[in-house]
Amino acid sequence: MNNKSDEVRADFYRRIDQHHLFPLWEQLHNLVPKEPADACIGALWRYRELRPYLTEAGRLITAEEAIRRVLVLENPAIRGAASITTSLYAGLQMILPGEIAPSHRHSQSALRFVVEGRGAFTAVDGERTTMEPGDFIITPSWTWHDHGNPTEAEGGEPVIWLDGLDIPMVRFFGAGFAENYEEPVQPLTRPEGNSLARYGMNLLPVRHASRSKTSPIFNYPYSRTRETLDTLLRQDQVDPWDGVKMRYINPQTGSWAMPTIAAFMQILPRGFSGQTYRNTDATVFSVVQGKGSVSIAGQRHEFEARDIFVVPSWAAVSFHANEECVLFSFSDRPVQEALGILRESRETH
Ligand code: 1HN
Repeated sequence: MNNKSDEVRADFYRRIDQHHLFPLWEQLHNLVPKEPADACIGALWRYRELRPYLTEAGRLITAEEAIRRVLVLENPAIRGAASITTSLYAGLQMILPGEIAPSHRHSQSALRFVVEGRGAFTAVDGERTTMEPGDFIITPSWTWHDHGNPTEAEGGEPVIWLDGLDIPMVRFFGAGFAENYEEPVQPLTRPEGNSLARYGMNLLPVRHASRSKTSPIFNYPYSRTRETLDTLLRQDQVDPWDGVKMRYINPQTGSWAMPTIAAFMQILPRGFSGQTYRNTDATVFSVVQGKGSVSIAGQRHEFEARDIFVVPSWAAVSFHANEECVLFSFSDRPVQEALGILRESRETH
């Protein structure tokens, strides 16, 4: 059957290589693996270890000079790509009292999850919102946004949040644009709380007809998210894989808050020992509260409040909660769903 010698084939490969060609039959199994072979690995960042570097960055550069003072969390298996998963970016951003991060906009969608400190604000499309720990804040694609923090005299304190952006995804599609606003701070056109009153109370203005891809709510306050989780933890059955897990939605459509990034919040009761699952959407977690551990592809990582960890695509994952734990997470699930390629598997034993 095999009547061509290895040397004859090797010579053929060398000759076609000069024309930027290669034989599919040597690579087919890698290009279309039997199951996902994510380039990313599971990893955990201890906030206790990172926090001093943020303080140091605060002495090194101002928010205004940096534009955004961020330490980027890179997946250890794909260093240099500014990616925590193959499709998503994550970073820890700090803004000190009296600082501003100047206004700009870009095609990339962003989420902020407030990790430490309160009272800083972010402005999106003419409205400000004040940041509290645990708040989930979104910056839709191509909306002007800037951040600021009251001075120390006004009661300002360092505020740190986790940024999640679809940078690798937009780069993949070659669809990224960006521009700076002509002033450092954009003008405000609506009072604080306006979007939440209009769209965040299970009501919509009577003639509201828009079904935009991004939620018109841009701050989902932690106080309300937490109250929901606490109520459901008391009243509902706890899911053996997820505990009580909710997703953030766009109230106009019932779909995800953003078209490219899904976000979730879950609570695990004290002593919870979860079953194992796998999802094709690699997921970034931020620990809001509690001590516990996560097993990712057979490796156990202990976590505590403010730690960040990443679960690669199709890695077996399960949680254990030593104390009541609250976990925020985000992934590229909306895109995988839209493309019809999302897969989930829940193991039972
Ligand atoms: C950005 O605009 C922010 O607005 C944070 O806070 C991180 C990373 C890359 C590109 C733009 C922000 C970013 C970013």
